Amino acid sequence: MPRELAPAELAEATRHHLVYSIGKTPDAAKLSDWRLALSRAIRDRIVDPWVATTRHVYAHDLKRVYYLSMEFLIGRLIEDAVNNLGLEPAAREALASLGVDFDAAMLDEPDAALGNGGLGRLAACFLDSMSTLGIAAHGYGIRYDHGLFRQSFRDGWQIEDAEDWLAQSHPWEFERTEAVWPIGFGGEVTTRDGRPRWEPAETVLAAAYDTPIPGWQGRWVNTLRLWSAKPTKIFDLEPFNRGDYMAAAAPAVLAQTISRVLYPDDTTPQGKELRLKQEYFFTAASLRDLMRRFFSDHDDAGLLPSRVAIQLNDTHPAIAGPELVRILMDERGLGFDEAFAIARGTLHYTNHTLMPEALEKWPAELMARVLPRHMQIIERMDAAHAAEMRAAGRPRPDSVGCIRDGEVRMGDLSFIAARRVNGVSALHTDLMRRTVFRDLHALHPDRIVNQTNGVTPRRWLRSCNPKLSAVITEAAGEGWEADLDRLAALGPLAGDAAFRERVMAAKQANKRHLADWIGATCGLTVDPGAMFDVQIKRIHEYKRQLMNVLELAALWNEMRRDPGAPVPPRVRIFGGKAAPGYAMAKAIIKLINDIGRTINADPAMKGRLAVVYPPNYNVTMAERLIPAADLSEQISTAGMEASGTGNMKLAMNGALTIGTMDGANVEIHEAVGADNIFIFGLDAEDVSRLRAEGYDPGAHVARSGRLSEVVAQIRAGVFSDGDGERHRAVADNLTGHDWFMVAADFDTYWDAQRRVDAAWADPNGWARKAVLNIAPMGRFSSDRTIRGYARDVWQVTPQF
Ligand code: F58
Repeated sequence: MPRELAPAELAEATRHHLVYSIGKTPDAAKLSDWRLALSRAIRDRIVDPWVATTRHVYAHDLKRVYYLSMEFLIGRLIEDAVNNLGLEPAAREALASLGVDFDAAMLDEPDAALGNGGLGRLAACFLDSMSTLGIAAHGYGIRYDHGLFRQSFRDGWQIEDAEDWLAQSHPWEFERTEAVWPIGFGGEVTTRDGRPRWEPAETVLAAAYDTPIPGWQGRWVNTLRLWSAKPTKIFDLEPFNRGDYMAAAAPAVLAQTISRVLYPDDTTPQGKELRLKQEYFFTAASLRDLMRRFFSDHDDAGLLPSRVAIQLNDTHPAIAGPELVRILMDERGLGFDEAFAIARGTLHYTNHTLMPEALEKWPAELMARVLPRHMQIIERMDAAHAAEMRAAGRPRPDSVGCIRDGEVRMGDLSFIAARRVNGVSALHTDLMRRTVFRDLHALHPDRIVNQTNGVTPRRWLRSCNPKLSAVITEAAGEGWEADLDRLAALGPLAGDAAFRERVMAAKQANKRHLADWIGATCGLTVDPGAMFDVQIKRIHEYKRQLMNVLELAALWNEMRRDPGAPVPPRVRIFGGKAAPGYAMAKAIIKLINDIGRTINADPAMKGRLAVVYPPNYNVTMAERLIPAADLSEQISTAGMEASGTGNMKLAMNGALTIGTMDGANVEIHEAVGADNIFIFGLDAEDVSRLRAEGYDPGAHVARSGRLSEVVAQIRAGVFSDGDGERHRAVADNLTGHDWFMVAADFDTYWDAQRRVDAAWADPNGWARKAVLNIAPMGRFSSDRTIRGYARDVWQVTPQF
């Protein structure tokens, strides 16, 4: 733990940085100047433990973990730093003495939105946990100039604008001008001295930017190294001198395109080549970097598996397999068999989806053109795997293979190149074994392991919910932030009225705070006494925001029909972005906004039912919404949500879940007990059975009076100013196709919502359930997850 810092000392350091790092005087400084100065002052506190961690790792030759991820959805770093170093009281007082509002300064930092959703946020939680547990780890990713797009609504339609988190200087990073790697693309493979030699046609530079990641109490500081693409040549002087400035700048522009923007979209074929280049760019730079570190104090490549564990976050860095084999063969002179064996002892792969369309595939032609040497190696790895299986008397079925139907299949490639393959919840791992990876699992029955996801309690409880945290500290004592199983102490207190009251008072205060923010940003007045019912996540058909909004419309119908019905007041809150190319998801957003507008405009709904959809959901907004939520909507089609992590964050903050038996909901149900969660709908087996039998959504719609009524209203333009065409695609899809079985689950979802209403009517019972949701959440700390990876996957021993 770094030395205690007195507020006066921090104020002085902040003032110093304001003048000497930012170049402003206190009288001229804006909020962002103060925030940057404070960040610098805090960063200074992280550097010594960072250096100490690095020395310790070298001195003890600790096995290193490298987490390769296209996405790190880290949000505001000032928050992690202040929180993990325990600096909040000092920073608050220091800024107050300088006449600056601490809370405003904390919110001034733009979110680093270098990720789309759960996968990217998981990587960020893992960084926090790896530092907290003292694991020698690096995160490796891309320093996108522009993170996930900024969302706004125009007439209820999603509009996307480029995000610009680097517009102000980013105070946490260190540019490493010495760590620059040339990364090649295209060209051809020749042979020299009997060895294959790849001669790329095009080269860009990968330049490293390091961000220190302090763990809880700053005991250990790891590094997040992000790569930015730079041209090998700043510009061409010859065209410049001719006055052709565009041509002079072209090489730089092309090179920089590689790290320009985070891909928000997995649905369009455009940009496929650029995405493949992004993947190779950061994977190759990371491997070269870590191999340099490895060879700086080992000379036997055979030691790699015992000194290094590489985790591939989804298939995005799957080219690591062939790249590692290429380095060992072409640059280090090893034979293929040895190189492949080393790769297979070092690499590990996490799968995050069972949806076949989301498993990456590249046209073989594209792969061969952009990465010709890798294509050769992929063919060789695949052939070697097939031969190995034949020799073992277990020949591969035709369904297995890295290259099939003219495509390179990154799921199969990752599987055959990895020592361990893991799913992210018990159900998901089970389904991996039985569905997408069935044949590979039969060939390698020990390779697939489960590591149920988790979330960092430092950000998702301690920092975002100080009020509840104080109540927890009273009950569980200090230190639960790094030992979340201690929440179990709350269980017996569920029966204690005074304790329940304290928990609910914290919730109420958070709700008032959120209600004020909703008033200020959305112009809506909501009653903090109403149930806050939230669904916050990417907009996707399988997540079924559509089912939510259809139930909302049905509820509105019911409330209008029977104005005296004892329906508890609710505020239904949505948050989330749709991929720009995902037309159906964008149509659903528009429908939510249309139905919301209609309900909010109905005077009879005042104080009874309100719909809120603040634009541009991000990590910071999640930190506002989650502590104030009463009900957590986790209503995906069973078998489709690999895990979910928002479900864990919400339960940890005392929200009750309404959900299907999908992803980690299954384990949340097991942890909190059937009485404290609202489970409904088809399970994964029902879904596949129904699909096999031939699912008829029209029949389900017809059978449900409530759903039929809403569909008829949508078709009649009740929510769209009489325009019956506007939502036609959504309605037609629901009645004619409905792959995600909204119609089949609608009535049981409705019933579950009425069970929610009944439970809400008993405030004591609800509070008891809320406490019984928080108490068993130790299991969903990412510390537990990372200990699992350390033990079962990486074979490293945490220092703490
Ligand atoms: C998510 N995947 C899963 N993918 O959907 C979620 O169930 C799970 O909890 C989480 O991973 C962590 O394991 C996810 O977020 C993406 O964002 C894709 C990244 C590549 C582009 C398309 C979206």
